[in-house]
Amino acid sequence: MLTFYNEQHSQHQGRDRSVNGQPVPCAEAPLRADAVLAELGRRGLGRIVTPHGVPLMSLERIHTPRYLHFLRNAWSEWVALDPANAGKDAFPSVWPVRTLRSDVEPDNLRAKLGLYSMDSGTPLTAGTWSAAKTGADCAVNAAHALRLGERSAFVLSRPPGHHAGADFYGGYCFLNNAALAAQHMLDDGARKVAILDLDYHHGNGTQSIFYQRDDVLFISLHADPRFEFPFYLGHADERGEGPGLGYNLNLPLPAGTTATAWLAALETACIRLGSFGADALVVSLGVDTFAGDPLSRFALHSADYLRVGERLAWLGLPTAFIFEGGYAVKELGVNVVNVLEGFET
Ligand code: Q9C
Ligand code: ZN
Repeated sequence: MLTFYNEQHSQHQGRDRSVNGQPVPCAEAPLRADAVLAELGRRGLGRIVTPHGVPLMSLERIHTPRYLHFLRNAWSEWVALDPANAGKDAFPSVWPVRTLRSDVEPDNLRAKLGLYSMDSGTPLTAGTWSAAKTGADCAVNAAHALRLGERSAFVLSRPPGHHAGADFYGGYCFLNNAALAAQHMLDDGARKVAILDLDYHHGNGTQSIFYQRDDVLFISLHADPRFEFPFYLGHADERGEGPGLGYNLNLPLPAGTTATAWLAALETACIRLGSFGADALVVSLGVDTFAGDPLSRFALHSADYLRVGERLAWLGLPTAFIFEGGYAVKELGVNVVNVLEGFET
Protein backbone atom coordinates (compact mmCIF):
# COMPACT_ATOMS: atom_id res chain seq x y z
CA MET A 1 0.00 0.00 0.00
CA LEU A 2 1.27 3.47 -0.91
CA THR A 3 1.51 5.84 2.05
CA PHE A 4 1.34 9.60 1.44
CA TYR A 5 3.14 11.07 4.43
CA ASN A 6 2.73 14.67 5.57
CA GLU A 7 6.26 15.75 6.51
CA GLN A 8 4.91 19.10 7.75
CA HIS A 9 2.59 17.53 10.34
CA SER A 10 4.77 18.42 13.34
CA GLN A 11 4.49 22.13 12.44
CA HIS A 12 1.03 21.90 13.97
CA GLN A 13 1.55 21.43 17.67
CA GLY A 14 -0.91 22.82 20.21
CA ARG A 15 0.59 23.96 23.50
CA ASP A 16 -0.51 22.71 26.89
CA ARG A 17 -3.77 24.35 27.88
CA SER A 18 -4.86 25.37 31.31
CA VAL A 19 -8.14 23.72 32.36
CA ASN A 20 -9.31 24.60 35.91
CA GLY A 21 -5.78 25.85 36.56
CA GLN A 22 -4.18 22.52 35.55
CA PRO A 23 -2.04 22.23 32.39
CA VAL A 24 -3.62 19.71 29.97
CA PRO A 25 -1.49 18.56 27.03
CA CYS A 26 -3.19 18.62 23.63
CA ALA A 27 -4.24 15.03 22.77
CA GLU A 28 -3.87 15.66 19.03
CA ALA A 29 -0.05 15.76 19.09
CA PRO A 30 2.82 15.08 16.64
CA LEU A 31 3.72 11.88 18.52
CA ARG A 32 0.58 10.32 17.03
CA ALA A 33 1.78 10.41 13.43
CA ASP A 34 5.33 9.53 14.51
CA ALA A 35 3.96 6.37 16.18
CA VAL A 36 2.09 5.29 13.05
CA LEU A 37 5.09 6.02 10.80
CA ALA A 38 7.35 3.92 13.06
CA GLU A 39 4.94 0.98 13.00
CA LEU A 40 4.59 1.20 9.18
CA GLY A 41 8.38 0.88 9.00
CA ARG A 42 8.46 -2.09 11.38
CA ARG A 43 5.78 -3.95 9.43
CA GLY A 44 7.16 -3.03 5.98
CA LEU A 45 3.79 -2.08 4.52
CA GLY A 46 5.02 -0.52 1.29
CA ARG A 47 6.43 2.72 -0.01
CA ILE A 48 6.18 6.02 1.84
CA VAL A 49 5.97 8.98 -0.54
CA THR A 50 5.95 12.78 -0.29
CA PRO A 51 2.98 14.45 -2.01
CA HIS A 52 3.13 17.07 -4.74
CA GLY A 53 1.55 20.39 -3.75
CA VAL A 54 -1.94 20.82 -5.18
CA PRO A 55 -3.40 24.18 -6.30
CA LEU A 56 -5.70 26.05 -3.90
CA MET A 57 -8.40 25.46 -6.51
CA SER A 58 -8.51 21.79 -5.44
CA LEU A 59 -9.24 22.90 -1.87
CA GLU A 60 -11.94 25.30 -3.13
CA ARG A 61 -13.86 22.28 -4.47
CA ILE A 62 -14.75 21.60 -0.80
CA HIS A 63 -13.95 24.71 1.25
CA THR A 64 -15.16 28.29 0.69
CA PRO A 65 -12.61 30.82 -0.59
CA ARG A 66 -13.23 33.12 2.40
CA TYR A 67 -12.59 30.28 4.90
CA LEU A 68 -9.36 29.28 3.13
CA HIS A 69 -8.27 32.93 3.07
CA PHE A 70 -8.97 33.20 6.81
CA LEU A 71 -7.09 29.99 7.63
CA ARG A 72 -4.02 30.97 5.58
CA ASN A 73 -3.76 34.39 7.25
CA ALA A 74 -5.14 33.77 10.75
CA TRP A 75 -1.77 33.26 12.44
CA SER A 76 -0.16 36.44 11.11
CA GLU A 77 -3.30 38.43 12.04
CA TRP A 78 -3.21 36.85 15.52
CA VAL A 79 0.40 37.91 16.04
CA ALA A 80 -0.32 41.38 14.62
CA LEU A 81 -2.94 41.89 17.37
CA ASP A 82 -0.19 41.64 20.01
CA PRO A 83 3.43 40.51 19.56
CA ALA A 84 3.04 38.49 22.79
CA ASN A 85 0.50 36.31 20.94
CA ALA A 86 3.41 34.64 19.10
CA GLY A 87 3.91 32.57 22.26
CA LYS A 88 0.23 31.58 22.58
CA ASP A 89 -2.11 29.52 20.42
CA ALA A 90 -5.17 31.26 18.96
CA PHE A 91 -8.58 30.23 20.33
CA PRO A 92 -12.06 31.57 19.61
CA SER A 93 -14.12 33.14 22.39
CA VAL A 94 -17.31 34.35 20.70
CA TRP A 95 -19.61 32.60 18.19
CA PRO A 96 -22.48 33.62 15.86
CA VAL A 97 -25.16 31.26 17.23
CA ARG A 98 -28.84 31.37 16.17
CA THR A 99 -30.18 34.90 15.38
CA LEU A 100 -26.65 36.28 14.79
CA ARG A 101 -25.33 36.86 11.27
CA SER A 102 -22.62 34.76 9.69
CA ASP A 103 -22.87 36.16 6.14
CA VAL A 104 -20.87 39.31 6.90
CA GLU A 105 -17.24 38.58 7.71
CA PRO A 106 -16.08 40.84 10.56
CA ASP A 107 -12.68 42.60 10.38
CA ASN A 108 -11.91 41.71 14.00
CA LEU A 109 -9.72 38.58 14.20
CA ARG A 110 -11.38 37.32 17.40
CA ALA A 111 -14.76 37.57 15.70
CA LYS A 112 -13.41 35.73 12.65
CA LEU A 113 -12.03 32.93 14.85
CA GLY A 114 -15.57 32.41 16.18
CA LEU A 115 -17.22 32.72 12.76
CA TYR A 116 -15.00 29.97 11.33
CA SER A 117 -14.94 27.52 14.26
CA MET A 118 -17.25 25.14 16.12
CA ASP A 119 -15.38 24.68 19.42
CA SER A 120 -12.73 26.15 21.70
CA GLY A 121 -10.68 22.93 21.92
CA THR A 122 -8.83 23.26 18.62
CA PRO A 123 -5.62 25.28 18.87
CA LEU A 124 -4.68 27.32 15.80
CA THR A 125 -0.86 27.64 15.77
CA ALA A 126 1.97 29.13 13.71
CA GLY A 127 2.28 25.94 11.63
CA THR A 128 -1.39 25.01 11.33
CA TRP A 129 -1.84 26.19 7.75
CA SER A 130 1.30 24.51 6.37
CA ALA A 131 0.52 21.24 8.18
CA ALA A 132 -3.14 21.22 7.12
CA LYS A 133 -2.35 22.23 3.52
CA THR A 134 0.29 19.50 3.15
CA GLY A 135 -2.22 17.02 4.60
CA ALA A 136 -4.73 18.09 1.96
CA ASP A 137 -1.99 17.58 -0.66
CA CYS A 138 -1.60 14.00 0.66
CA ALA A 139 -5.35 13.36 0.39
CA VAL A 140 -5.63 14.64 -3.18
CA ASN A 141 -2.46 12.76 -4.21
CA ALA A 142 -3.84 9.52 -2.70
CA ALA A 143 -7.11 9.99 -4.58
CA HIS A 144 -5.16 10.52 -7.78
CA ALA A 145 -3.11 7.37 -7.20
CA LEU A 146 -6.34 5.34 -6.98
CA ARG A 147 -7.56 6.85 -10.24
CA LEU A 148 -4.25 5.80 -11.82
CA GLY A 149 -4.93 2.21 -10.79
CA GLU A 150 -3.57 1.74 -7.25
CA ARG A 151 -5.77 -0.61 -5.22
CA SER A 152 -5.23 1.29 -2.00
CA ALA A 153 -3.46 4.26 -0.44
CA PHE A 154 -2.96 5.56 3.08
CA VAL A 155 -2.85 9.24 4.02
CA LEU A 156 -0.63 9.56 7.09
CA SER A 157 -1.28 13.12 8.12
CA ARG A 158 -2.32 15.36 10.95
CA PRO A 159 -4.20 17.48 11.91
CA PRO A 160 -7.20 15.24 11.14
CA GLY A 161 -10.11 16.43 8.98
CA HIS A 162 -13.57 14.92 9.44
CA HIS A 163 -15.00 17.56 11.82
CA ALA A 164 -14.06 20.41 9.45
CA GLY A 165 -16.91 21.69 7.28
CA ALA A 166 -16.91 23.78 4.12
CA ASP A 167 -16.21 26.92 6.17
CA PHE A 168 -15.31 25.96 9.73
CA TYR A 169 -12.71 24.16 11.83
CA GLY A 170 -13.08 22.28 15.11
CA GLY A 171 -12.60 18.92 16.79
CA TYR A 172 -8.85 19.22 16.01
CA CYS A 173 -9.66 19.46 12.27
CA PHE A 174 -9.08 22.26 9.72
CA LEU A 175 -9.27 20.88 6.16
CA ASN A 176 -11.52 17.92 5.38
CA ASN A 177 -9.07 15.46 3.84
CA ALA A 178 -11.65 12.71 3.27
CA ALA A 179 -13.99 15.10 1.44
CA LEU A 180 -11.09 16.45 -0.65
CA ALA A 181 -10.09 12.90 -1.65
CA ALA A 182 -13.67 11.94 -2.59
CA GLN A 183 -14.22 15.14 -4.59
CA HIS A 184 -10.93 14.73 -6.44
CA MET A 185 -11.93 11.26 -7.62
CA LEU A 186 -15.30 12.59 -8.86
CA ASP A 187 -13.56 15.47 -10.65
CA ASP A 188 -11.24 12.93 -12.25
CA GLY A 189 -14.07 10.85 -13.70
CA ALA A 190 -15.39 8.60 -10.91
CA ARG A 191 -19.22 8.56 -10.97
CA LYS A 192 -19.91 7.64 -7.35
CA VAL A 193 -17.70 7.62 -4.25
CA ALA A 194 -18.54 6.31 -0.78
CA ILE A 195 -17.06 7.65 2.46
CA LEU A 196 -17.05 5.33 5.46
CA ASP A 197 -16.21 7.12 8.70
CA LEU A 198 -14.94 4.74 11.40
CA ASP A 199 -13.66 7.35 13.86
CA TYR A 200 -15.23 7.20 17.35
CA HIS A 201 -16.67 10.68 16.80
CA HIS A 202 -19.31 11.51 14.19
CA GLY A 203 -17.82 13.06 11.04
CA ASN A 204 -20.06 16.11 11.12
CA GLY A 205 -17.96 18.08 8.64
CA THR A 206 -17.99 15.37 6.00
CA GLN A 207 -21.71 14.74 6.46
CA SER A 208 -22.56 18.43 6.09
CA ILE A 209 -20.42 18.82 2.96
CA PHE A 210 -22.23 16.02 1.07
CA TYR A 211 -25.66 16.12 2.75
CA GLN A 212 -27.58 17.24 -0.36
CA ARG A 213 -25.70 15.09 -2.87
CA ASP A 214 -26.38 11.63 -4.28
CA ASP A 215 -22.92 11.11 -5.84
CA VAL A 216 -21.28 10.69 -2.43
CA LEU A 217 -22.67 8.20 0.08
CA PHE A 218 -21.63 9.06 3.65
CA ILE A 219 -21.80 6.37 6.34
CA SER A 220 -20.59 6.88 9.90
CA LEU A 221 -20.25 4.54 12.91
CA HIS A 222 -19.78 6.62 16.03
CA ALA A 223 -20.58 7.35 19.65
CA ASP A 224 -24.14 8.66 20.03
CA PRO A 225 -23.97 12.49 19.87
CA ARG A 226 -26.43 12.64 22.79
CA PHE A 227 -23.41 12.03 25.04
CA GLU A 228 -20.36 12.59 22.84
CA PHE A 229 -18.68 15.28 20.74
CA PRO A 230 -19.67 16.75 18.26
CA PHE A 231 -23.04 16.65 20.14
CA TYR A 232 -25.09 18.56 17.57
CA LEU A 233 -24.97 16.15 14.60
CA GLY A 234 -24.78 12.40 13.98
CA HIS A 235 -28.28 11.15 14.86
CA ALA A 236 -29.87 8.20 13.06
CA ASP A 237 -32.67 10.31 11.56
CA GLU A 238 -30.22 12.36 9.46
CA ARG A 239 -30.69 10.63 6.12
CA GLY A 240 -29.77 13.38 3.64
CA GLU A 241 -31.73 16.19 2.01
CA GLY A 242 -33.16 16.88 -1.45
CA PRO A 243 -31.30 14.75 -4.03
CA GLY A 244 -29.12 13.53 -1.12
CA LEU A 245 -32.04 11.89 0.70
CA GLY A 246 -31.05 8.28 1.37
CA TYR A 247 -27.33 8.95 0.83
CA ASN A 248 -26.42 9.61 4.46
CA LEU A 249 -26.39 6.80 7.00
CA ASN A 250 -25.59 7.36 10.67
CA LEU A 251 -25.11 4.41 13.00
CA PRO A 252 -24.80 5.92 16.50
CA LEU A 253 -23.71 3.48 19.22
CA PRO A 254 -23.87 3.55 23.02
CA ALA A 255 -21.00 4.07 25.46
CA GLY A 256 -19.26 0.79 26.20
CA THR A 257 -19.77 -0.60 22.67
CA THR A 258 -17.57 -3.71 22.20
CA ALA A 259 -16.17 -5.30 19.04
CA THR A 260 -19.19 -7.62 18.55
CA ALA A 261 -21.72 -4.77 18.38
CA TRP A 262 -19.34 -2.46 16.49
CA LEU A 263 -18.58 -5.12 13.84
CA ALA A 264 -22.34 -5.77 13.47
CA ALA A 265 -22.79 -2.06 12.68
CA LEU A 266 -19.88 -2.29 10.22
CA GLU A 267 -21.78 -5.13 8.51
CA THR A 268 -24.86 -2.89 8.17
CA ALA A 269 -22.61 -0.22 6.66
CA CYS A 270 -21.06 -2.71 4.22
CA ILE A 271 -24.48 -3.90 3.01
CA ARG A 272 -25.50 -0.30 2.20
CA LEU A 273 -22.10 0.26 0.55
CA GLY A 274 -22.66 -2.80 -1.64
CA SER A 275 -26.05 -1.56 -2.90
CA PHE A 276 -24.69 1.96 -3.63
CA GLY A 277 -22.29 0.75 -6.31
CA ALA A 278 -19.38 3.11 -5.64
CA ASP A 279 -16.39 3.38 -7.95
CA ALA A 280 -14.13 4.01 -4.96
CA LEU A 281 -14.12 4.14 -1.18
CA VAL A 282 -12.65 6.70 1.21
CA VAL A 283 -12.25 5.50 4.81
CA SER A 284 -11.98 8.07 7.58
CA LEU A 285 -9.75 5.92 9.73
CA GLY A 286 -9.92 6.94 13.36
CA VAL A 287 -8.94 4.32 15.91
CA ASP A 288 -10.23 6.19 18.96
CA THR A 289 -12.71 3.27 19.20
CA PHE A 290 -9.87 1.46 21.04
CA ALA A 291 -10.58 0.28 24.61
CA GLY A 292 -7.53 2.15 25.92
CA ASP A 293 -8.28 5.46 24.23
CA PRO A 294 -8.10 8.33 26.75
CA LEU A 295 -10.91 10.35 25.08
CA SER A 296 -13.36 7.60 24.26
CA ARG A 297 -15.84 5.08 25.63
CA PHE A 298 -15.78 2.16 23.16
CA ALA A 299 -13.93 -1.11 23.74
CA LEU A 300 -12.28 -2.46 20.58
CA HIS A 301 -8.99 -4.31 20.97
CA SER A 302 -5.90 -4.31 18.75
CA ALA A 303 -6.68 -7.67 17.08
CA ASP A 304 -10.16 -6.43 16.12
CA TYR A 305 -8.61 -3.90 13.73
CA LEU A 306 -7.27 -6.74 11.55
CA ARG A 307 -10.88 -7.94 11.10
CA VAL A 308 -11.93 -4.40 10.12
CA GLY A 309 -9.34 -4.28 7.34
CA GLU A 310 -10.30 -7.76 6.11
CA ARG A 311 -13.99 -6.83 5.93
CA LEU A 312 -13.25 -3.65 3.97
CA ALA A 313 -11.11 -5.60 1.49
CA TRP A 314 -14.11 -7.84 0.66
CA LEU A 315 -15.89 -4.78 -0.73
CA GLY A 316 -13.42 -4.98 -3.61
CA LEU A 317 -13.16 -1.21 -4.10
CA PRO A 318 -10.15 1.04 -4.68
CA THR A 319 -9.73 2.42 -1.18
CA ALA A 320 -8.07 5.50 0.32
CA PHE A 321 -7.54 5.36 4.09
CA ILE A 322 -7.33 8.78 5.75
CA PHE A 323 -5.88 9.00 9.27
CA GLU A 324 -8.30 10.77 11.64
CA GLY A 325 -8.45 10.33 15.46
CA GLY A 326 -6.89 7.89 17.95
CA TYR A 327 -5.13 9.08 21.08
CA ALA A 328 -3.73 5.99 22.83
CA VAL A 329 -0.26 6.70 21.46
CA LYS A 330 1.35 3.48 22.69
CA GLU A 331 -1.04 1.23 20.72
CA LEU A 332 -1.90 3.71 17.96
CA GLY A 333 0.62 2.42 15.41
CA VAL A 334 -0.40 -1.21 15.84
CA ASN A 335 -4.12 -0.39 15.68
CA VAL A 336 -3.87 1.67 12.48
CA VAL A 337 -1.45 -0.66 10.71
CA ASN A 338 -3.60 -3.66 11.69
CA VAL A 339 -6.46 -2.19 9.62
CA LEU A 340 -4.13 -1.63 6.66
CA GLU A 341 -2.53 -5.07 6.93
CA GLY A 342 -5.94 -6.75 7.33
CA PHE A 343 -6.95 -5.01 4.09
CA GLU A 344 -3.80 -6.13 2.25
CA THR A 345 -3.91 -9.82 3.22
N1 Q9C B 1 -11.52 16.81 26.96
C1 Q9C B 1 -11.06 13.60 16.40
O1 Q9C B 1 -11.01 12.51 16.92
N2 Q9C B 1 -13.30 17.12 22.41
N3 Q9C B 1 -11.49 14.67 17.06
C2 Q9C B 1 -12.31 16.58 23.29
C3 Q9C B 1 -11.44 16.33 25.60
C4 Q9C B 1 -13.02 17.10 21.02
C5 Q9C B 1 -11.92 14.58 18.44
C6 Q9C B 1 -12.51 16.96 24.73
C7 Q9C B 1 -12.79 15.74 20.42
C8 Q9C B 1 -12.43 15.86 18.97
C9 Q9C B 1 -10.59 13.81 15.00
ZN1 ZN C 1 -12.37 10.97 16.89
